[in-house]
Amino acid sequence: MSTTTEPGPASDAGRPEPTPAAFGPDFVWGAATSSYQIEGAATEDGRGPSIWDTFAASPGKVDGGDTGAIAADHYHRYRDDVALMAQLGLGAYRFSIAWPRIQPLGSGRIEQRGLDFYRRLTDTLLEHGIEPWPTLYHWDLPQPLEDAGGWPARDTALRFAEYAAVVHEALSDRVTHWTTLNEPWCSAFLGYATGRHAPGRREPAGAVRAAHHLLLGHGLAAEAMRGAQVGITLNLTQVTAHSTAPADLDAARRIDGMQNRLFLDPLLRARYPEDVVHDLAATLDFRHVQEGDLKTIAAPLDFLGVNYYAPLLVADGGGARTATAYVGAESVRTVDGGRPRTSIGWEIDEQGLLDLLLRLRRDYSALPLYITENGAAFDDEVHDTGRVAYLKGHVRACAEAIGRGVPLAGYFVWSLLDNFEWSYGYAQRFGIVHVDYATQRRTLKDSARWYASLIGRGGG
Ligand code: IFM
Repeated sequence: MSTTTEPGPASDAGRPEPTPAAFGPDFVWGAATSSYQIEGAATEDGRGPSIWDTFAASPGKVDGGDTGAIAADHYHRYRDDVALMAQLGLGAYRFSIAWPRIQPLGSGRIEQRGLDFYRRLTDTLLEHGIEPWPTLYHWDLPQPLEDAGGWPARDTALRFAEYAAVVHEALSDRVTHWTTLNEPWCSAFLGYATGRHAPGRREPAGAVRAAHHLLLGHGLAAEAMRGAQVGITLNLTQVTAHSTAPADLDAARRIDGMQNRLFLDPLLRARYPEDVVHDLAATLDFRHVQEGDLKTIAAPLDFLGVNYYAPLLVADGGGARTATAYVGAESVRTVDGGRPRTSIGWEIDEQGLLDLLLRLRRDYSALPLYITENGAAFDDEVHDTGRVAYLKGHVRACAEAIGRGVPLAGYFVWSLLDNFEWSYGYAQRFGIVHVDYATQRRTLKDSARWYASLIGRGGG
């Protein structure tokens, strides 16, 4: 897809603060990170290579040649980072577990030192009264599993369930809420169709198979963690057609199909959306979907995690009109909605979050929802007015959603710390805490202070 505008300023002048009371005393206020983006210590304590180590080491894949080898050095500084979280008054911390720390080969041998790290981290969180919210997979697939075929291969789903059982066994006495996958759309389509993310393959049909095997991995992992409260996190967006012209409406349908319904429908309705299967038929049959898979995928969830950043306004791009063309970015054009943008170029529109939450409640289920990521990249170092405005607006949208009957139970800001922003490297900063990468010094930004005061005023 193409975008048509430049980043612009964000303003929140004169707009009201969200009211903490709208959320109730049990609402979970947290912050989120992920393993490869903050941990560093890439070769320590027996950790094996992941697809992101390989990808980042390949010239031209990540801006500035950045890698996650050191990142925010959280592996060594987790105690200080947890103390910061306590200072902010966080009720929960969403982090991810690095599969290559637990199973360096992706299966079989278990690395005790990896499990011990997450035991220490969860213990430290609990000592500070912060609930640990681990995600089992946030994109750092062990390289040996990619060498064996990666997510397009069914076996990866089986290996994921094996790994989930190991981690669950080790941490189930400390962890209540488990998330299987973060944003399987990104793993499948950025990893295997556009090649913008690791492992950098460009195989649209393989990407659709990867999406299925990620979902299957989720279902098998949930089975393997029987008795746990299990959810999954999807990156969902509100898609609107630029005009009522049939071609534009169809572009919106295709994007909604590939980005939202391809994941929501199997999970919550035990079927793939017929229109998407039809769109894909020219490129791919669904023979990789075996009997019983959809039942496994649709096993009841305890909660759904929603990552929201920006809405999408789309128009027909004039190319081949198949959904796989979108994953190769030919058939749909994004249109400038005329709103300010963050430094990464994403439009700021909290109405999109409200509309998305209302749609989930209306079309899908009454499951408890958690915003497991929401936040903004801005260049400002510490006085990050743009980020404060962004967060205020989106938290207000959450309050309105709750007032309109959406069962929203928590909000995790992305991100606690500035970190490795995937193919953008360290150039894009999403943290509410600034990280000076040369010294690893942490400094609270204005957004962290604002968030702490929201929580302190009774929001949590
Ligand atoms: O940094 C990422 C995160 O890893 C997944 N969700 C979106 C964030 C911002 O791009």
